[in-house]
Amino acid sequence: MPLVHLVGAPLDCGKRRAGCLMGPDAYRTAGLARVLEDLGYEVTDHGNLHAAPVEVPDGPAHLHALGDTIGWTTTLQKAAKEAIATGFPIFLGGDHALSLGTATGVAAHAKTEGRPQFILWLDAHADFHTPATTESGNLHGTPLAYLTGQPGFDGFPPVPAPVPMANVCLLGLRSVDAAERAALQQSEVRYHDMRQIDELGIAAPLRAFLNDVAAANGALHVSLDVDFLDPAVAPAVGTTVPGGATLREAHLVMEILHDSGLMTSLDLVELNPFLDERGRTAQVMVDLAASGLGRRIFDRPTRAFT
Ligand code: HAR
Ligand code: MN
Ligand code: MN
Ligand code: MN
Repeated sequence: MPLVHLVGAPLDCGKRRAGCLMGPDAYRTAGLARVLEDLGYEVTDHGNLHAAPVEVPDGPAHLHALGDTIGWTTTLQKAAKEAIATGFPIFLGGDHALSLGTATGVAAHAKTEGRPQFILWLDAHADFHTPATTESGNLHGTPLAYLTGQPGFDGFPPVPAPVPMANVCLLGLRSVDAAERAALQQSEVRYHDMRQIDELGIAAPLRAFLNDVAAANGALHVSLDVDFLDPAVAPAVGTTVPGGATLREAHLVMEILHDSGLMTSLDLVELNPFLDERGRTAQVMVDLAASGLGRRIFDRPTRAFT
């Protein structure tokens, strides 16, 4: 059993609505460490990180909290590189700007091992804007462009090991901006929107992606945005979009991920506890992490029946 590193990243700079800074402590309160220990893991909680101080660059005026976001990216890239060298890191967000640092940090580690990095992005949104294309200026909408090495991220740390577009898979899409849509359609990124999931089920596209990860002996970073889930099951997020994954679809994804043995790191992002109802979204996210790390209803299926 690998050592699990819990890394708290209370960053709230990726968008304007405040509250994600309370995310790491909500996961702790919902019992994340205990649940993983009950599964047999040794868990180390590294507490909460702080953004590295940076001189605020003169970025384009429409970008929100550019300096803070660059500071967090610097901090998290380093923390991710360190954590993944000795175990399985779970990064407790914080909003999705967190992945600017975590995904590029784990990819840097994979490169040192000579393994290709793969990324599974579970999200209603594509998060594929560059600073030049984002209309909102909210940098939580940009990590996939950064980690794949797209230009325009002036002032950010260089991406040590850009992830090839073909190694990225998005599941759960239902809110994609025009510029993202155009860029995705021209790219080799795999994207599965909710309509496709309705038709195919969620397991088929996931398994196809995992087959490729396995064939390449890849490392797999999974980034789970709360809004992947339908807001009826996960209301504690600033950017709710109806028509999301059901609770069982989300658990099935995490269960298949665990069975595959391929997942090497995990982000839990966009939880805004200020918007939660008696902690239920935090609990759902903890339960999903548990499924991803091996919690099962039964250890073996029932005997076959005819
Ligand atoms: N695409 C929109 C924007 O760039 C909304 C992005 C919202 N992103 C998240 N994370 N909530 O997925 O502003
Ligand atoms: Mn390693
Ligand atoms: Mn997101
Ligand atoms: Mn989202």
